Amino acid sequence: MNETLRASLARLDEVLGRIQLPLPLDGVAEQRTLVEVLRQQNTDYLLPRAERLDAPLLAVVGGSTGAGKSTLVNALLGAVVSRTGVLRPTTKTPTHVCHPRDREWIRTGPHLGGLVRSDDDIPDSRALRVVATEQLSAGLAILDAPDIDSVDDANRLLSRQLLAAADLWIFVTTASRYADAVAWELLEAAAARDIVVAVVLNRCPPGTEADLTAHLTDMLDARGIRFRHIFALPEQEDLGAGLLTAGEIAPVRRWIGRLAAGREQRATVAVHSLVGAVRNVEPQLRTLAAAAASQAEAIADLREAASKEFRRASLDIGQATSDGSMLRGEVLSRWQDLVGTSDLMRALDKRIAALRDRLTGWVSGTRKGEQMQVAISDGVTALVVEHVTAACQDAAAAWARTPWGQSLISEDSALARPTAGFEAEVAKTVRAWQSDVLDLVENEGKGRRRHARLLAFGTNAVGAALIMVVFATTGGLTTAEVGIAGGTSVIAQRVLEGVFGDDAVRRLAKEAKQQLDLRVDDLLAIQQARFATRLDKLGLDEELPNQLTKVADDLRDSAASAFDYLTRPEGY
Ligand SMILES: Nc1nc2c(ncn2[C@@H]2O[C@H](COP(=O)(O)OP(=O)(O)OP(=O)(O)O)[C@@H](O)[C@H]2O)c(=O)[nH]1
Ligand SMILES: [Mg+2]
Repeated sequence: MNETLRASLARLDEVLGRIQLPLPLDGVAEQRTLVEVLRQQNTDYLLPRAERLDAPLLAVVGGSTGAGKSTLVNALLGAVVSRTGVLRPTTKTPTHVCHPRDREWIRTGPHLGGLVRSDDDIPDSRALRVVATEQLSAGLAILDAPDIDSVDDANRLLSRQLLAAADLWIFVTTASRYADAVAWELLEAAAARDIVVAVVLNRCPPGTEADLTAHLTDMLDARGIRFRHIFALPEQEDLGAGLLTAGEIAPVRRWIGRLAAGREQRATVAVHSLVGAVRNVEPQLRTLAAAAASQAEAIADLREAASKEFRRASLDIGQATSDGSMLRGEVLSRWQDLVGTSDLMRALDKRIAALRDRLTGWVSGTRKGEQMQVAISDGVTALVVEHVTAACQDAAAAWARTPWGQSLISEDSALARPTAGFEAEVAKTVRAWQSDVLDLVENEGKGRRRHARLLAFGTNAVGAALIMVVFATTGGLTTAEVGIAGGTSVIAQRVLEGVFGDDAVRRLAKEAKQQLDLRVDDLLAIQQARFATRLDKLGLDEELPNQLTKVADDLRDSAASAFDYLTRPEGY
């Protein structure tokens, strides 16, 4: 058997095992079920069959409850091996009937590996009762499945699992039930797999067999179910020992006998069904690849929605700390305290040298400088906290606009506000920045003359002046239109010019502003990361859509190259 196909199926198992469809996007429930169903079919059937084409063929007898599945199996074997009954559903544990020579394989083989083999008829939907009988030819096993339309969930799922693992189907329905929707849902699945199907139309009122067969044929044709045989069995008034009359089921027996006759014939059926199943997996994988891509896209959208809010907060803080809007309230009045406004305003027009002399007199010691620094610290802290709080809220609100984002927010409502202790963290960061600014000022004031001037003003006051210039310096230019703030910043600028000379001011302001921006962005990044971490925790592998597509391509290619020569098994 083809190595490439086996490798692709192994890869399929691995990729299906890693699929994450964490967000409740439209259709996700069906997609998750599809993952399970495909994975199950791969371990139950595709991998074992690709490994051993000569393993016994598995014919699964499926259909609605009470259709007579168990009755048919008993009739084919000429002995009651599977319990039949009036209580619905009767068959709960599937019965796997085989020739004694195949018994060991059925008991220990890898197909349907999740079902525990048992010799007894125990009412357990995870068990597989194995019955060996000489009545069946070697090389063909029949499995009496539970009903497809069961009131019992476990029965229903198990019947589908078994049909998905079959090499051929014997689908039993009755004259009164063959048009039922559930039956057709499954027959369409059979058509999609292009599996060998026999439809047994049981309990036909005697004389109606031909008409019913014709009608059923039309229905099968309309659904593109090509690869099938129909056997209409008349209703028997009295089942005698519980067995259908041998004569009536002879055509079914012959059909099965032909399928099982000879190794080559069995292998042809097995290969045909395997190829059909593999081909059927391919489009389903493409559906899953698209689903995984939608998940990745939805996650990327959520990530972007959150980061947009934090980018905006960063810009807003950046602007508010440079467009003069900080120069009000406590910051402004402390500054005015520090420099003694009215005299200063008048002095502004005079020459810088004269101004410098006067300024030296204005600064009244370090206490006012310190108070000024406190006002700056409080002001910047409040500003950052306000914007980051809004960013958290807005990012959470943006997520809540989709049901899947909403589900993340409701699981993790703390995202909607900054972490506990954030304000203290901001205050600490702002103070650290202020001390950066003081370092900057001290560094700049290293020469003897400059140092003397710096001492005359006080480092805190000069640092505060630099911060005032930062607060009023948009894009490196002091804004003239900020009114009183403009006046304020001009004074501050003169102070700095007085201490450091004209050229240094712009450079120092730029550097101080950059340091503030960096520190603020670090704070923002920590808050934003919580949103990103929440998304990372979903565990979506971004490579998954590509990997699924690759496996789908590989399956298509290996099915095509390995089995191109295939035609239908003769006579079916
Ligand atoms: N009289 C009569 N009874 C039949 C015929 N075929 C099946 N039955 C009865 O119909 C009932 C249901 O048959 P089962 O073979 O148990 O049906 P099943 O499809 O295996 O049902 P579940 O195991 O529940 O899915 C039994 O009591 C059978 O004896 C028939 O041709 N004539
Ligand atoms: Mg039964």
